[in-house]
Amino acid sequence: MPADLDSAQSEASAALAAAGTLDALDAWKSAWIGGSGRLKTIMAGLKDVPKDQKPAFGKRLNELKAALEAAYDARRAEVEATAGPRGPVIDVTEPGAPLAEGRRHVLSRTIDEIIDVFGRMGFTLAEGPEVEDEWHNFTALNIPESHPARDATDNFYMGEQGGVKRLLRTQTSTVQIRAMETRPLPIKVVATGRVYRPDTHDATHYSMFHQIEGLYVDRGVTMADLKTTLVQFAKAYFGAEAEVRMRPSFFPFTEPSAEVDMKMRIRGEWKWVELGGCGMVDPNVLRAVNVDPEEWTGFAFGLGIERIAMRRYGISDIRWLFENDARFLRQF
Ligand code: FA5
Repeated sequence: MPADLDSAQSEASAALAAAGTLDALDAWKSAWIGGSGRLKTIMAGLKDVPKDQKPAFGKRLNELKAALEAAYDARRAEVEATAGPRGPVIDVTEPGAPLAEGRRHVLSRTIDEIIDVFGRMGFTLAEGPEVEDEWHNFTALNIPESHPARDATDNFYMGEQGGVKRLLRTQTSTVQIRAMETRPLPIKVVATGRVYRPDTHDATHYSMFHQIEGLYVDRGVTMADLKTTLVQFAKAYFGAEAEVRMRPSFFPFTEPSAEVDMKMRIRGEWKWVELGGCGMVDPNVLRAVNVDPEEWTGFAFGLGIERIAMRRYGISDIRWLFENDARFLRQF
C-alpha cells in the first residue's frame, strides 16, 4: 500500500510541475487535494487496510497530504510570479496581428493645423454659438432688413425666442461681433466652427460646412496687414511657394472687400483656388459694437475649411468628408 502512495505522489508531482497557468493549477487542486480529489479517495480506502498496517499507512497518508498541499502552494506562488494573478504573461514585443487603429477625422486635423499656424502669428481663439440671433448673423454685420441674404430660402430659421428670430449661423463672421462685444481692444482672434446653408449638395458644396474667421482690430491696421497675414498663412500651410491673390468683391461687413485665392500645387500643377472672403471691417460694424472707427481699424477674413482640406489632401468631392466611409477616412 505505501508503494501506491509513492506512485500517487510522483504522479501528482509530475502533473503539478506541468501545470503552468492558474487555470491548470485550479484543475490540479480539485483533481488531487480538493473535496472529491484523488487524496480523498485514497483516504477512504484506509478502512480496507489490514489493522496492523493502519497506523503506518495513516501516517504516510498524512505526510502525503501535507507534501501535496505544500507543493501546490509553492507552485502557485511560482506561476503567479511569472503569469501574474490574472492570466498568462503576454510578450508585447512579440509580433502579432496589427490592431485596427482609429484616427482623427481629416477635417478635425485640418482645423487643428490651421489654428496652430494662426496661433504662431499671435491670434488667440474665439467662439460663438451655432444657433444665432439675427443681430449677430445680420444686423450688426451691416446686413439690412431688406437684404436677400436674410431670405427664408437661404437660411435655416429656428423660430423665435423672446421675440428674437433664431437661425443656424450661415457664417463665422458672427464671432467677429461676439468678440468685439466682449473683449477689450486690441483684438486678434480666429474662430473655427460649423456653419449652415440650404445649398444643394455637389462636389464643392454642402449644407453644413466649416469656416475659419480671422479678426484683427487695433490702431492703424491696414489692408497690407491683411495681405501679409494671409500670405504668411498660405506659405506656412501650403508651402513656401504658395501665393495669395485678392480680387475686388463685396461683403456688407467689409469695405473694401476681396475674394481670397491661394495658389497651390495640386497633383503637381500650380492652380489658383478660391478659399474665402476678406476685407477691412466696415465702420458701420465697428459702430454697432461701440468701437470708434476714427480711432480703430480692423481686418477680417473668412475661409472655407473643407476647401482648404480638399486642396491640401487632394480630395475632389466634399461629400466624401461627411459620408464616414472608413475606407476613405483611413487614407489621411
Ligand atoms: C463668407 O461667408 C464671409 N463671411 C467671408 C468673409 C469673412 C468676408 C470676413 C469678409 C470678411 P462666402 O459666402 O463667400 O463668405 O463663404 C466663404 C467660403 O466658405 C467660400 O469661399 C467657400 O470656401 C466656403 N463655402 C461657402 N459655401 C459653401 C458650401 N455650401 N459648402 C462648402 N463650403 C462653402
